[in-house]
Amino acid sequence: MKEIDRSEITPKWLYMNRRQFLSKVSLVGGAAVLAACAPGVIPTAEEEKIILSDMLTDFESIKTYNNYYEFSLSKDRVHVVSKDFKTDPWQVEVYGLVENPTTFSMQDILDQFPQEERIYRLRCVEGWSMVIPWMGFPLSKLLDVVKPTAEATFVRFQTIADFDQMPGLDANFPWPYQEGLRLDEAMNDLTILATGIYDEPLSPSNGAPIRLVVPWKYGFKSGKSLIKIELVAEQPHTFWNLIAPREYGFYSNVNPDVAHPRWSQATERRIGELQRRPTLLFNGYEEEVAYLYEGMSLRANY
Ligand SMILES: Nc1nc2c(c(=O)[nH]1)N[C@H]1C(S)=C(S)[C@@H](COP(=O)(O)O)O[C@H]1N2
Ligand SMILES: [Mo]
Repeated sequence: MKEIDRSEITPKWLYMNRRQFLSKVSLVGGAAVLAACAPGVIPTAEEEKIILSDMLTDFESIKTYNNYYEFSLSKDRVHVVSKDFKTDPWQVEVYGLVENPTTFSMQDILDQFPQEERIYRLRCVEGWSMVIPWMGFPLSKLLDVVKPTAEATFVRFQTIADFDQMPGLDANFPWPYQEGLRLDEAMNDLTILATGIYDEPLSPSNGAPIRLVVPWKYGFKSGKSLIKIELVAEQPHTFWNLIAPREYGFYSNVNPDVAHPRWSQATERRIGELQRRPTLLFNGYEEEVAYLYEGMSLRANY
C-alpha cells in the first residue's frame, strides 16, 4: 500500500514550521502582520489570529471553482472542459515600446526568472475570494529585460483564443481576452506572472502555463494563459470594460466602499467559509500599493 504523503492531506501551513509559516504569510497580511514578521519579533495572540484567519484555500477548490470564459461560463465546468488543453509548446511575445522585443518560450521563462512562492488573496468582482499559494516571479523582472522605452505608459496583456480547444469562444464576446495595467502598477513588486500553485505547474483551469496575478485588483484583471505582452502609450481596451463599461473600469481596484452598480462590494464569501467577511481596501495590500493612486479619486477611477 502506498503511504499517503502528509502534504497530500495537510494544509501546507500546518506542516511548515511556525517560523517559516509566519515569513510566508507576511504577504497576505496587513500592517500588523508585516510588523509581526520582522526578524526577532514574536507576534501577539491578536496578530496571530489575523494571520490564521487567512488560511490557504484547499487545492481542490482552487482547481475546480474557476472563471475562464474561453472554456465555459459555468465555474464548476471549467476544469472538466479544459483538462486536455495543450500548453506545450508555448511562447510569450513581449513587444511594442521596448528596446529589446523578445519572444520567450516557457523554458526560457523558467530558466531566466527564479520562481518564488507568493501567497495572495484573490477577490473576484462577483463577491467570492480565495487565498492562493502561487509560484511565479515579479513581472518587473521580465520588463527589466525588455526595457520599456520612455514613451511606454501602459502594458496590454493578451491571452490565448484557440477555437479548436476552447468551446466558450462560441459565446459572443470581444475575444481575445485582454487586460491592462499602468506601467507603474505593472512594475509594483506584488504584480507577478504565475506558473504554479501549491508546488505544481498551473492547471489549465487556473491559466496554464502562465498567467498574470495582480492581487489588489478584482480577479478579472489577472488574465490567464498569456501569449502577448505589449508596452503601449495609450490606455488599452480591456475585455470587461468593452462588455460593460459602467460596471467594469480600467482600474478595478478592490474597494469595499465602491459598489458594483448591481451589488455591494462591502463583504465577500471566502471559499470554504460559511459567513461572509469584510472586504479590505486594495484587498488588504494598501500599504504596498496606495502610493500608486495618491490624489486620484478611487470612485471616479473605478
Ligand atoms: N483568459 C481569461 N482570464 C481570466 C478569466 C477569463 O474568463 N479568461 N477570468 C478572470 C476572473 S473573473 C477571475 S476571478 C480569475 C479567476 O482565477 P482562478 O480561476 O485561477 O481562481 O481569472 C481571471 N482571468
Ligand atoms: Mo472574477
